[in-house]
Amino acid sequence: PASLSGKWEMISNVNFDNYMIALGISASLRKIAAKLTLKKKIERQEDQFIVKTTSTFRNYTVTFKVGQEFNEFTKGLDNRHLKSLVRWEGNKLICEQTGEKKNRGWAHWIEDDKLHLELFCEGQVCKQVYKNV
Ligand code: RET
Repeated sequence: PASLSGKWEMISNVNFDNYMIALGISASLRKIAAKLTLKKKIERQEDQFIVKTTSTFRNYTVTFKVGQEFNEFTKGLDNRHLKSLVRWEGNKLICEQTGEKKNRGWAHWIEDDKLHLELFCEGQVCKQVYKNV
């Protein structure tokens, strides 16, 4: 589908460890997180998105409206408070996460029926690809 909505399962994950290091995540948590096959469930109602990242170990849910800044608490990740803002840039859904860490954010888009996700933090880029399930 040419839509972000639906259920997705990770098929590749490049540079996740360096992204987590940039976030200041402990070695013990990184070791666990590196082994996870992440799943995403994305629900969309017009401008509102609910993005659920799930795994056998820990889940993370974020809810936002495109174009509306919101307070994000990265519970279970690096446990920071951020001001986040999501916008469309062409077919890419882009989030800027303002807080202690510089150049932090992510981009989601569909390419060849796959969900692509780039996670940015302080010069590190983690690239994940998900297949539709
Ligand atoms: C897990 C496990 C514990 C350690 C880390 C995690 C990373 C989660 C991430 C979630 C990104 C969510 C996004 C949602 C967009 O709407 C899996 C919770 C570091 C990176 C980009």
